[in-house]
Order: sequence, then C-alpha cells, then structure tokens
Amino acid sequence: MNIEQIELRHIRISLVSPFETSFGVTTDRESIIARVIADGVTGWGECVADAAPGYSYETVTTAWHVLCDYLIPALLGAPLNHPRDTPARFGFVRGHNMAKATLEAALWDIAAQQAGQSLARYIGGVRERVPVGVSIGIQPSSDRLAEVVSQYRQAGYGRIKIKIKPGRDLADARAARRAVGDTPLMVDANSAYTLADAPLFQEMDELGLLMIEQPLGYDDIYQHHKLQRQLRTPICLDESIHSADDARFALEIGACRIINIKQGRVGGLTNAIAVHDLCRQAGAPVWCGGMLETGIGRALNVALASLPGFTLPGDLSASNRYYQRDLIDPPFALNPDSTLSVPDGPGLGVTVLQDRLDAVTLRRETFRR
Ligand code: NPG
Repeated sequence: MNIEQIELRHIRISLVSPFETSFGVTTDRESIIARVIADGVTGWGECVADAAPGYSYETVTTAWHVLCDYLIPALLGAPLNHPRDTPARFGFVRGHNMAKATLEAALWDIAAQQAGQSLARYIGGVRERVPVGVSIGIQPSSDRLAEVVSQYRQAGYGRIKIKIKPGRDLADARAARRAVGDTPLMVDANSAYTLADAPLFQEMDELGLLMIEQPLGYDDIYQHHKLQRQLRTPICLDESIHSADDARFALEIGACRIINIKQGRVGGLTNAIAVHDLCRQAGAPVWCGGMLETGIGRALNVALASLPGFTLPGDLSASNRYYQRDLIDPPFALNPDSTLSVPDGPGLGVTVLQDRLDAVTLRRETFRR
C-alpha cells in the first residue's frame, strides 16, 4: 500500500442525551476522524479517545499530537504491505493505542476495498447480523432509570447494560431488573470499586446478571481474580485489557470469564482479532465494546463483531441512540431481533456524508508523502 495522503479532523458532535458514567458526563462527543488515501483508494478511521482522560489516559489532544508528530510520519515514510503490519510499524511508540488504531482502521477499510470485499468478510466474519444491546448511563434516580430502561426495551434492545457507581448501584440494578423482567441485564462499574466492596457484588449475584463489567481498578487484573472467586456472576474485563497477553493472563488466573474487545483500547483491528482468537481458543466468550462512536467507528466495530467468537451482544446501538444526524449513510438501524445488519458493500460499506462531517469539524490538518 502506497499511502499518499492523510487528513485528520477534530470533530465535536452532540449526543441525543447526556451519558453519565462513574468517570463523568458526556454531552458532546469529541473525536478525531482520519481520512487516508492509499493507491488512490480512500479509507476512514475514527479515534475513540475522549476529550478528557476519564476512561483512559489518552485524549483527543494526546492522540492528535502522537498522530501528527510520530504515527503519520512513520506511515508516510515507507510503503506498507498489509494493515496487519501496522502494529510493528508503530512499535516505536509506547502505548497510545487509540491513536494507533485510528490509522490502522482506515488502512483495513482500504485493503478490504482493494480486495472487493466487505471488511467483515475480509477479516473472516461469519455473521450477516450481529447481536447488540444498549448501554444506559446513570440517571437522576432509580425510578427514572427504570423508565429509560423500559423505553429501550420497548425500542427492541434485547440486552440492557446500566452504568453504576458507588451510591448508585444495588438499588439501580434492582430497579433495572424489575423493569426488564428476564431480559439479559448487566452492570458496568468502569473501575469505581475496590475489593472491600465484594459484599455489594455478592448481593448482585441474586439479580442473575449476565456479567459485571470492570468492577475494580482500571489497571488491575490480579484483584479481579479475588473478586471473581467470591461471585457466581461472571466478571468481564474492559479497561485493563490492552493486548492478547493481558487477556491470556486474565483468563489464566481466573480474573474474568468474559472479555470486552474494543479495537481502540487494544491498538487496532489486528490486535483486536488476536484477542478474539485467543479468547476463542480459551473458550471465553467476547463481545464488542463501544465508545459512543459515530457511524464511521461503528461500521468497523460491526465488522469486528461479525467474527465467530463474538457470541454476546455488543455495545453497538442504532445511530439514533447516539446522534440525531450520524455522519454516515445509511445510518445503523435496529432490527426487530436486536441485531444490527453488517454492511456488505466494499470496505466499511457505509458512505461518509461530507457535509455533515464538515459541519462538526473544529480543525483539520492534511499530510502528504
Ligand atoms: O454504546 O457506544 C456505546 C457506549 C457503550 O458504555 C459504553 N461505553 O465504559 O465502555 C464504556 C463506555 C464509554 C463510552 C467509555 C465513551 C469511554 C468513552
């Protein structure tokens, strides 16, 4: 692949409703959209780093810096054989997985187009529709949460995830369970607890949750195994898994039974596929996490989630759950069986709407070979 041009845009786009987690409230999603041209073919990638370092140390500003000053020069400096060679090319930069994943995403889009295939098929996807759920932020009260949960249930989401934080946990989880009946329900703590909270999670065992996501430290694996030993409910790790090695360690010591795969968190699609393959061999189910992506990032996630090991519903909701005007056509719509259809056109299989992208762009920079 001869990479000719890379354009970065810093965008800001309003969410349809504020999204509260244990690490903060998001009303507008900021991110970086990369447009890469190689061999005359255009590919798109979305950086999942947030404006603030709440979920991860990476931010839009750190990603912009690392992309402009290190990753883009490294990519423009010499041709690349295949997108799967990107992690090695970027190996001289420590960490900054979300920045790295941005460019790799666009390269996969290009490579799949060159092969005349959808990205899903190109990476070995086996599903035409992927099972999905909705992730619901912390609401003003448990009663309000129950209402919101019911609305999403009625909209057709067959798996509900609620965010929890200290003081807003057990009562919220019980209210959500009452509201959904026996619909699969899970909680996500985003690292807000310590091992001293084990009794709280033991009480949650009574609610028959699908899983408890990242209850303890964002960089912890070890303490999670002590918690998992005390619970019937499977723990799922998100924040603390940055590579296939992390996943192997976590599964081997019994720190979790399920892994959330986010391509941005693990440094790109190549590493995400490696985590998937490892978990599949280990017999651990995985699902595709979401980070409030626009349709550009969602299209990549949906392709990833079409791999055979993604047996649990992902945080991949319809476009209208996030944005009034998504940046792509067609927007993602929820099927009646709580799935999203995997685009079957070449590459990502969606069209980026240039006027909408322009309308949300705060700054732009172009790099040429
Ligand atoms: O559906 O995209 C979605 C949101 C899913 O809850 C979700 N994402 O902790 O995984 C998370 C959370 C998140 C959102 C994390 C934005 C970081 C940024």
